[in-house]
Amino acid sequence: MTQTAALARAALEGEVRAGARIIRWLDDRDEGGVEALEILYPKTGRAFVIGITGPPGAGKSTLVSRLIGALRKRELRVGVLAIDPTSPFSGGAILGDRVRMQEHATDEGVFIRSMATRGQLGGLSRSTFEATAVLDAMGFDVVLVETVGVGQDELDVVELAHTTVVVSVPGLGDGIQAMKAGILEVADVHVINKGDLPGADELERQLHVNLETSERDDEAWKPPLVRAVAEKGEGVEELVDACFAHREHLKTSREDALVAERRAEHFFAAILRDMASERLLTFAAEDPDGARLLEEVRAGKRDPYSAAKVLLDAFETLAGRAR
Ligand SMILES: Nc1nc2c(ncn2[C@@H]2O[C@H](COP(=O)(O)OP(=O)(O)OP(=O)(O)O)[C@@H](O)[C@H]2O)c(=O)[nH]1
Ligand SMILES: [Mg+2]
Repeated sequence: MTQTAALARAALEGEVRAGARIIRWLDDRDEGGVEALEILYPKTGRAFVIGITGPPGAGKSTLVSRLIGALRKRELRVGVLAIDPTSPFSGGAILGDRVRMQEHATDEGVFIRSMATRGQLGGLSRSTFEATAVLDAMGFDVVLVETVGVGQDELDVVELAHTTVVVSVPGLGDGIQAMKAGILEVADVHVINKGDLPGADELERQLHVNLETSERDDEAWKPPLVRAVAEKGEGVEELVDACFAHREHLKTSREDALVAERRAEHFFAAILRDMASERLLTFAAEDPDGARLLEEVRAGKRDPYSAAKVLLDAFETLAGRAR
């Protein structure tokens, strides 16, 4: 057995250090990571992936830390992926998260990892899908993915999660008007956190109105609204119950098959995007015509659109000949 295969087997047995190593390799684009994931991937599909999103400072990490506690009490093993913000102003959040989640650091049934998004254009980073798959194969029952509520990621987490939790908070100005367009619609479960602050009642009222006026089929899932004070652990059990109720709904309505298809497709697209651009750039650098094109773009003598088209055509012709 190769070293990588041995590591993959250890991860399958739930060995946390082996899993951590594989995730690090994947993050570093080390070949071993892909090799290990090829072994692990067939064992995925059991974990319940919950995405948690909302505006910066809404209390997502505080909530996640409480969720870990509640899920552990139900004897479930919990993986947590906190997507690091790439924007510098929220850099402090990373340290904050670590401190906040420290209480679970010595628990073997908990795995916490920060992921870099690396400012990738469009789509959650491939690394996040990969890390989720590794945790899934390792036998973690629930994987919580916290995404910072800035940029595109907060909407993309929907593609990764079975259940998306959207956290709202009072005090952001004009109630739900202050929420980013589109974010309320992606919620399977709503949380109003900081229920202890003034404005929480008004926000709850507005959200209720919003939910009641949105059109849904009779059969469709109606996103429940949970009021929480994460700091005090209030509303956390209700939130866990709401997430599992949504999971149950997916099963009974047979939507779970569609969700599985959607997740697989997005994972595939993320990998393909990554591999294709890597290959194309290598091709461009090594091919004399490609190098000339690149030089022309650099010098401002050619527009990037026509250059990209020329390059893709050349690549296709070459690929056709190789077949
Ligand atoms: N009053 C009040 N404050 C809270 C509550 N929950 C969290 N906070 C505070 O809100 C601040 C932000 O909490 P975090 O858990 O870091 O929020 P976050 O959404 O993870 O923040 P980012 O990851 O930076 O977007 C902290 O100072 C928390 O102590 C709550 O229920 N009530
Ligand atoms: Mg956070």
